[in-house]
Amino acid sequence: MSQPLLRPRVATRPKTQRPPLHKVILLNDDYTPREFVVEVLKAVFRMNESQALAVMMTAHRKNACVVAVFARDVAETKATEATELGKANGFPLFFTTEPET
Ligand code: NFA
Repeated sequence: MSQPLLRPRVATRPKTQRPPLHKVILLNDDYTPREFVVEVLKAVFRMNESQALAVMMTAHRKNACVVAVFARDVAETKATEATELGKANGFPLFFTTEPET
């Protein structure tokens, strides 16, 4: 029996590890002015006016809205920064994070 002349050319592609993403979630409250929420979304998450308005209104109507997804440390830093902007202005505005499933 002869040796095969050709080996099947199957590329082995090592799986590239990507960090798991985490969602930043905006929670509704009864006190933070709508326009302030919009300004925070624009400042911290680099949204334009219409994107920020849509996210704010979704949180307002449904009680929560996913703002964006980031690597965990970035998600946590932005959620804290945005929550602190509310606190510094006397508002209970709150952003949280959770791992993306
Ligand atoms: N519900 C707030 C209001 O009516 C607006 C708001 C939206 C607050 C989204 C927090 C998050 N002034």
